[in-house]
Amino acid sequence: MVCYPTFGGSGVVATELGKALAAQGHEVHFITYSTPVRLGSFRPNIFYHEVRVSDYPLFDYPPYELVLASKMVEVAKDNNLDLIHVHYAIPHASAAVTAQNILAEEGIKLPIITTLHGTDITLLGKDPSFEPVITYAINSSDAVTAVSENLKSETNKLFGVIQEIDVIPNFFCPSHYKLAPNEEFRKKISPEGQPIITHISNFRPVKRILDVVETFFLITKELDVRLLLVGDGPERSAAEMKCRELGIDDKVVILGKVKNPIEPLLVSDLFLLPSESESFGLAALEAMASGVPVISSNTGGLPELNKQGVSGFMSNVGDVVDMAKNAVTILRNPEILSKFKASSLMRAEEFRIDLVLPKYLALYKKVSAK
Ligand code: GMT
Repeated sequence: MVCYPTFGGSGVVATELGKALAAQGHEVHFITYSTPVRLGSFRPNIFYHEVRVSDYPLFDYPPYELVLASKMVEVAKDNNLDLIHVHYAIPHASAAVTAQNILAEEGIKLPIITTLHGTDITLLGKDPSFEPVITYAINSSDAVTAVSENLKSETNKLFGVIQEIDVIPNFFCPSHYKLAPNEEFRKKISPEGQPIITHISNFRPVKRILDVVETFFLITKELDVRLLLVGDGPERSAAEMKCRELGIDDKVVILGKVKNPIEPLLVSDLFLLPSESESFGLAALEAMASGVPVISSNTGGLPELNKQGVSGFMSNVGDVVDMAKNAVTILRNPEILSKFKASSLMRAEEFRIDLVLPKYLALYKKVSAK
């Protein structure tokens, strides 16, 4: 597994997939620049190989992709790898192609599976300076997956892809949710039992954090509610400033980055995800799996996850008035809220890991037999 080790969704999917494979007895080697955040403590069959970037003074831009490719070659040879699964096109897929070519020179076959996650296609892919490399890396992979039908069609639109792309959605691991909600934590955020509205992300512009704040502000005009913000990133300060400007900062708690987002989700009543673009929306799935309905935009792959009027509601990007109206519809009446909570859980069930893992295993078998 080659992935980003940070809090982003692609790293989470890669890590949970690797952990699930290892639990079935497969040997899984993670190759990345620091321990993946969701890896946890020691587990049998899991190994981690750190990619170290050279700090040679000549390098204004240390060549991560090259050391990554070299590390893939080393790990493949030392451990007799059957295949390499890279998550996020840049630079993982192109580095894997380099590693594959080097190994081929020595008569070693290393099939590559590339999983496209979203911003590698929808944001970076639109940058012409990356386009030829991404197209080449996708077409050179032995198999390519995308996390939604929408991402598959965006990829086909933006790149000269000759590969068939398999859609394998994000998933959740039910065992992670068998936690009792932390009542002390809930009380701290909502001392009088006010409904808790949560947003979790990396606070990048694509997440439209200010829409989260504005939607919440409109909801406060109708209901006594609290906002819980989890994560950190470039838009955090702007969000804090907006809360002060709107005079709602006493109703908002910002936790920053947390290792296990399930803990805050288990005390939440509603999840907000007003993203500009979202190839799947893993955070929304994790909310639903915690029994939390979702108010989201209707962009990208979100309509493939969030069922209108069932697991929550969707609105056009930027339509904070509609999002607030929908949130009030769900939160105003405890019976309606319970109904949405139950149907969010049921919708999430369709994305359980035991339903999704066989799809990856089938693909691994297919590329290994080629
Ligand atoms: O947007 C993020 O939170 C990070 C990003 C990533 O690649 O790490 O997430 C993308 O991949 C996730 C896992 O497949 C998807 O669930 C997210 O929708 C996708 N983010 C975007 O498309 C903006």
